[in-house]
Amino acid sequence: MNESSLTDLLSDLLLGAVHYYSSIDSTNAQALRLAQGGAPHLTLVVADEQTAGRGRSKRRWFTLRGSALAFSLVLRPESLLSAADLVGQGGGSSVFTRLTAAGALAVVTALEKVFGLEAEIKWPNDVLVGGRKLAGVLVEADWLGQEMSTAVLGIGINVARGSEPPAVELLFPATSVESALGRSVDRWILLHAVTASLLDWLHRLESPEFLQAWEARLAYREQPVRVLREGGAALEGELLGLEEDGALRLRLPTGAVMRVPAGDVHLRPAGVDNQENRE
Ligand code: BT5
Repeated sequence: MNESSLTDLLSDLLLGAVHYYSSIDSTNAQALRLAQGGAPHLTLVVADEQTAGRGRSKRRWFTLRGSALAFSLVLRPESLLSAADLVGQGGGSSVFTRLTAAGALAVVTALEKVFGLEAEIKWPNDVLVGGRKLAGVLVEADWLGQEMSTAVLGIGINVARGSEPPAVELLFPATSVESALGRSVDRWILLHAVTASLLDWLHRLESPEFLQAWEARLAYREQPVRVLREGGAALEGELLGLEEDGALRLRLPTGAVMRVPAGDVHLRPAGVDNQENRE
């Protein structure tokens, strides 16, 4: 792949610009740098390999050369959201949650459409197939004072068999599109489909059908889960669904219903994994 073939492949999508790197530290980092230099809304940054791919809270994301998809979209929030959503870290956090969900929904709907592969969203930012992590989403932003000037929506997808990192690097099991399908696939066709689907969901970020589609694909719905919050006690309860702002609705063993805002939160089926804090 090179930049001009990729630009051709994606030419039917209304993107701001397309940048391709055979190797880069992180597409999110590069997208933020390009945005600081004035890159327009919907600039897409794609890399074959990431040498310092990142997850939430400085965790690592592995993208092996020739086998996966790693890409980031530059978003100018004023082109996407109502003014009230742009101001202040409070409003910002629900914007982050929704953008993250848009990334996960884009992966899930593209996998369904292109390969008939059923995937689920492990709230807040993972895509699972058969209970294993196949993709992750990371949204980062630059702020001008209280106002979000740029958001960068990054998606990493394991495509080829063997693109999953070695198990010792992981506490949650991983998979890839090819392992799940049992056949080889063209990762660039998947990139096109996920990007098209992402653009579509971004247009409907504030619509009721966005929340419905997201909730319908939530993993562990109506099942017992553990929620681990950074610096907080673990919560156990039944996963009921989503609040309007994308927070998780959980029924505690006492019967009380609690909302859990997204953030650095880990979700697990209850009683499965006790070492989640390392992920
Ligand atoms: C995420 O964080 O899952 C967000 C991943 C976002 C990656 C994309 S790639 C394009 C863009 N550029 C970047 O630099 N990042 C974005 P989190 O929920 O914190 O999960 C991180 C954890 O996932 C790690 O600690 C590992 O345990 C696990 N992990 C790392 N690489 C993985 C992989 N390829 N497949 C499955 N799990 C992985």
